Amino acid sequence: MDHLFLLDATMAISKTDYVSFTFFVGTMAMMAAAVFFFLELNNTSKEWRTSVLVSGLITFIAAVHYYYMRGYYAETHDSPTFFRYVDWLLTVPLMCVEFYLITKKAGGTTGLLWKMILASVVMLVTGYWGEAVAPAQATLWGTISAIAYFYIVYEVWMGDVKKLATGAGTAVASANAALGWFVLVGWAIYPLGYLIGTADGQWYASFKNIGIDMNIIYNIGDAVNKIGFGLVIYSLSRKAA
Ligand SMILES: *C/C=C(C)/C=C/C=C(C)/C=C/C1=C(C)CCCC1(C)C
Repeated sequence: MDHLFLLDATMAISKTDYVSFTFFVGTMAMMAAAVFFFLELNNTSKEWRTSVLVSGLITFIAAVHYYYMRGYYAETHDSPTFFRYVDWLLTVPLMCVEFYLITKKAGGTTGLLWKMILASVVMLVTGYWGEAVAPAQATLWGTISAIAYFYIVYEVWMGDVKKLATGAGTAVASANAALGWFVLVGWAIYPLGYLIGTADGQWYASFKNIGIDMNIIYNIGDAVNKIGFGLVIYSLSRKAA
């Protein structure tokens, strides 16, 4: 198994292996998005360059993790839980940085940024714990994770992020509203995957009957959220000079 983490490009994906398929497409989509954001940097005004750069970093980091996750899954048909959470632990705080960057002009502070990052780390570490370390207590850890998640939703929809974005002009306010929908609806895809993936022996055991693999749900969530988030930032960079 010494080649476990190397991509074997010739490995075939069976026609009904939808998990492998979404890992493969996810890798390509993240790569394409990263190349797009990086190449567009040249045509981006100075003011928005860092924001678009961060969009590129988010999708680039995801592309590298998807490359590994695809290979890991192809070889083991196990969930690449560790790579998954390392990816999220790097990319979700960067999404918090995006909120900071777009509200900075209106007074966004690093104090607020750190609160958001702390909440995202709590959300992800407790989620990892419930999925990989103590799945018998998945309900407890998932609940703590969800509280941290709702704190982020609160900040973006009603808290300081929302107030600052409103004060930063209509373009930023509407970008913040669009990102808010990603956080509220797009990010809610993940707890669904968690409920399916940790259902064994829990009160929500029937979630297993949904019959969609947790990885498919996470992969769809990542494509929607990482690329979608990046495109909202990109379009803001074109609207607000
Ligand atoms: C690019 C990756 C993103 C945007 C990942 C977001 C992940 C979440 C919002 C995960 C949330 C979870 C809960 C709210 C409860 C159950 C455990 C998690 C970690 C799946």
